[in-house]
Amino acid sequence: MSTQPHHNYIAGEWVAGASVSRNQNPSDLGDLVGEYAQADQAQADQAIAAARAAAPAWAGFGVQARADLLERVGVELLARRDELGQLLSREEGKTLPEGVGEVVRAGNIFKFFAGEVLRRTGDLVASVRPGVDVEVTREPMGVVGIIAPWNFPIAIPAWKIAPALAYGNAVVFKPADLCPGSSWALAKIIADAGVPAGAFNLVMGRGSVVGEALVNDRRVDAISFTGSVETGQRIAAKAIARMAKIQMEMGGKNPLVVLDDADLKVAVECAVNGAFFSTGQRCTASSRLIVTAGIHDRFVAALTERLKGLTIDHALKAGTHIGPVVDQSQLNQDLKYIELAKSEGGHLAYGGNLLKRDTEGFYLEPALFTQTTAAMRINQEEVFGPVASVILARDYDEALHLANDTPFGLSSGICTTSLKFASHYRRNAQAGMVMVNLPTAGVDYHVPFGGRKGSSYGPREQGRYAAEFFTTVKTSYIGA
Ligand code: UN1
Repeated sequence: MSTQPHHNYIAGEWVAGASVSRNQNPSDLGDLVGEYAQADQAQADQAIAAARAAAPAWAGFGVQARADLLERVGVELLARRDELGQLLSREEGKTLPEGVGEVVRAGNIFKFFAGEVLRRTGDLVASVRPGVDVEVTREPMGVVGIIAPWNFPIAIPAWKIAPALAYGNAVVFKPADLCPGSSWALAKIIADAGVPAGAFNLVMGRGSVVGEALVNDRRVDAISFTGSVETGQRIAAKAIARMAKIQMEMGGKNPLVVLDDADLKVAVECAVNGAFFSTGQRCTASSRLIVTAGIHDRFVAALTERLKGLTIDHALKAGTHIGPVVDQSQLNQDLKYIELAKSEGGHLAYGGNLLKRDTEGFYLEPALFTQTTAAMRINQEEVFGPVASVILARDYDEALHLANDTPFGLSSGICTTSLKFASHYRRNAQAGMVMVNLPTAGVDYHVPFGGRKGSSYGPREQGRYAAEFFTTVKTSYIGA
């Protein structure tokens, strides 16, 4: 893999970038995953021009051929799940089962949207004027710029690219700088599946170059972004200034409420999975564990015990539960928040130490804080690492209040055996997704994904709701 040049894909051609970036394995810093092209502004410009030129023909491409193409991509991803899962885990650091699972998710997403191609419908409405028909249809947006993060380097690109292509848009795709390998492999599969030249373009490179070009260029009709709050806000402001359509998925500070009547085992599994699996590097991670007084001590003891049993090691090693942090700068951020939580008065109940393993990597023990309060920065800001804090709540009402006391609103969980509390929570959690007796992270691929408040902006991703973003509505009036 490392000897093969990984070029950009523009107007149906694989082209070298202006420079290359080195993709490093966070489990083993001596392992170079590969070298990947880095576009300059001129190359980003060529990709946008190619997409613009290809957009009309792609919008008119036959639905059967379009569905078949997406189906081929899905089938290929599923057939190569092990190889691609390995590549993903090698470059990102999530465990191999997590990596393979993500590839399977990407494959299923393409298959889902292959079906959606054939399910495009509209409305025929009676006009208030006699002799007039009104028809409401959906048309492609045109050219869509896709900016994806490193933490799901194949599934998030899939859930943006598949609907973009399914609904007839030409795509310029900028993967994450940090983990371009899985995204490159996805682009190769899409190219080999026979997408027409220019309808799909891959432009790897820096956010400040390629991302900026997409955001500022009037030929890009819509921008779908997943990443940090800071970058998202910057992109949104620029894109709105030129009236581009935007879909932004940003951070989370997701609560998991644990009530006195919860099944302790279920609650501990939800917390471990939601807070620490995938090294806590999910915008859906449960970073605030809000626990009522009657179960607090038992929950903390059981969770700590469970954490002691986890293996933190090389992502590709059998038996690893938690892989490394993705890179040095994310590790610095995690360590900074661990120190901050201590200085704010949080009690480090478990972990938080750097770990040495056979290979040099960014290994960090999961960190659990107790005795924290809602106002602390550790409970207001997204860490994006294996760090979670427990907040003690008097009762359900206070737990619900604390759960909602955040600038974010992506996923919100509760562990309880009470139908009354579960139902009330489902109705009153200020979040785009609610999980009852399930981890806040780990979502299905065929239903809407997204949040409220500072977490998300614009229409939902995934499932049939994806049409809201990737199409624009036309109302036609037809007289006699
Ligand atoms: C999941 O929890 O299954 O960036 C997906 C993220 C989210 C995806 C989470 N957009 O972490």
